[in-house]
Amino acid sequence: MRAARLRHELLPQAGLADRPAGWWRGVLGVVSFVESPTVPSADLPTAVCGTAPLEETDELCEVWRIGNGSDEAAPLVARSHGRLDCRSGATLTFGRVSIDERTSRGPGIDGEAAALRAATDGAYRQLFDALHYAGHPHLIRVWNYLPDINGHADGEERYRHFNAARHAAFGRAGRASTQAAPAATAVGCAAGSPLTLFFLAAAEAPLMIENPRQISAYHYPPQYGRHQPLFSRACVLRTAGETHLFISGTASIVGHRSLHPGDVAAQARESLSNIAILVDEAGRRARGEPPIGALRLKVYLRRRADLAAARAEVERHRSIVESVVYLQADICREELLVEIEAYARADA
Ligand code: 3EB
Repeated sequence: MRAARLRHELLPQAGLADRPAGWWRGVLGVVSFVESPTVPSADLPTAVCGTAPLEETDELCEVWRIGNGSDEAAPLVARSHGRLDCRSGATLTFGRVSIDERTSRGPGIDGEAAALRAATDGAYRQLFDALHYAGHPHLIRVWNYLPDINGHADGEERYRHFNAARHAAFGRAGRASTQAAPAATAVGCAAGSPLTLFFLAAAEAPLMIENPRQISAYHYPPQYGRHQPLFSRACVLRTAGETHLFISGTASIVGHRSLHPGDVAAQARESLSNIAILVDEAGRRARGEPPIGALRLKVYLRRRADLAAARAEVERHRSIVESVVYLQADICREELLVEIEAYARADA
């Protein structure tokens, strides 16, 4: 089976449902920020992040799809595992799982912290099952949307409970190796909404990238929680002769410390410096590959009022930026006001 090309499109939600069947044939999944997208088939994975767009643009969505080449005509395979829906092409899988913590309570799972851990555990268990059945064992990129991320349960921040459960789930799946930790985002969504995550997985292993200026998240000292966040700073996926760069949610962290508390402009600048370093690292590690193209950014802001200041910083980098979406989301450390993720494809 030939590897399929991966495509990312940022589109207005309006009119999506009117696209021809031929266009939909290659779609792996659709991500929207607030409104559920209307899609023509019930088994197509759709994810709602619960992060409100901060600009007055059309309601947008992201589409992950397989390229339209003649060798990519094989129909995609849809599967469901519990609360998870996924779709696979020959070499790539996109999936989404969404779990309401309230439904995770049960015998022995009593209280908010246990329910949150059980929901996280269930989500990752279903994710690893999906990878197994799809035959695409390599987790490339995960986006995690955690309700009330900075809230506390049983005396500990909910993000830390999430980290503990994620750590355990990876371990149980035989995936404790930090060398294979996926690129990730973990940001907040509204309290009471479901825990939602979506992901890309592949038949081939990606090249994991760390930031020499930051301690790897999986080596953070215990002051950020007893169980470290299990993600890589970035990864490069080479498939179908093309190169894709996935940069994790990136914040104003140097070493392991948050810098510039209270100053969103300085935090945005620091985050963008970290992203520039990751782009350089990826170029260095994937030498001989075509150069990485322009970045598609998602900028998560804790406070709506910070939009203008953050935008001014991002604008300074516009020569290397193709698109930006600004979204409201709480960030996983109280003092962080902004987190920026990026995706880019190398132009052959
Ligand atoms: C950081 O660098 C900021 O827990 O999966 C960024 C990306 C962050 C992913 C995760 C957390 C995660 O620590 C927070």
